[in-house]
Amino acid sequence: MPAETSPVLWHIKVSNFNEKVRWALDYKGIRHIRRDPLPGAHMLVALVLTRRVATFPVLELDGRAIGDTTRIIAALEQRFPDPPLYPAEPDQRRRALELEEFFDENLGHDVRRVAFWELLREPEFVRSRAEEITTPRQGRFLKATLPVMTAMLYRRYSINQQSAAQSLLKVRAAMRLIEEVLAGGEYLVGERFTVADLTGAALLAPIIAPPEFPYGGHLPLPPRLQEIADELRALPAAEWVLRTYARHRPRSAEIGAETLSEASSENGATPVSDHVDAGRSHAG
Ligand SMILES: N[C@@H](CCC(=O)N[C@@H](CS)C(=O)NCC(=O)O)C(=O)O
Repeated sequence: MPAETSPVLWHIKVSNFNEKVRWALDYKGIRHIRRDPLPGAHMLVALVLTRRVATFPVLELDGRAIGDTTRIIAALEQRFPDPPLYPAEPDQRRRALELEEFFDENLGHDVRRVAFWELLREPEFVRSRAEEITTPRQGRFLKATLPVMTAMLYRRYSINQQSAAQSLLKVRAAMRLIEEVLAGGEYLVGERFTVADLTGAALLAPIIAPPEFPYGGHLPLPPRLQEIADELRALPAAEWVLRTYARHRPRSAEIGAETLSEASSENGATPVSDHVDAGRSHAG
């Protein structure tokens, strides 16, 4: 696929929902372009692109702009069926899609709410580490706008002490559910990696921090969030997240990522893992 017709992913680097779609693109080996506008401005960008969805990620694919991670993965599955993320067997497929929906609604938002609550109540910490938590460009912007951003995020995501406490209970419950559904096995549905595993692991990634999580494996955390992360990392489902990332999270299929990864290796950073089961590269 020539670069000018390559899919374009509009994303936020540290975000778990955005990681869900990056993983799907990388798993299928779909060469694509990534763009990460300033957080806050992204809602407007999403609306302009899709005319109906105000959230990131958005994927431009074959002249369409698609919002919402579930719809994006459905479109990828249709356009690039191999390797599949949906099970072929109808009953398994229904269960995988149900788990995807469950994690979207009962885990992803809650991981984000807990993380934002703990981070934003430590403005000095955020100011001193803003460039590491986001990116150098976004960090400068975040420092300059922190009080406004904090108020906006609290309102937009209904973040307060009580809702954050409820969300932490929901994250723990979702992790216990993962353990129960796995029942000692490796996969949530059937005998192979599916959209259910990808969604559960990606939405937990910012707090579990698997080394293959491309933009956030080494984020500094304020002490109380570190305590929460340590507690969650001790649960069996966290072990599963680490294993799932190690086995199934391929190296980035972003166009130009090879150069970026070489540059970061030279700077001492660890490039994304490439010892995985997926990884056919679709032209480009
Ligand atoms: N259900 C959506 C959730 C995506 C989402 O919440 N994205 C956040 C970034 S992590 C966002 O763009 N929020 C802006 C907003 O809520 O207006 C999906 O699966 O795509």
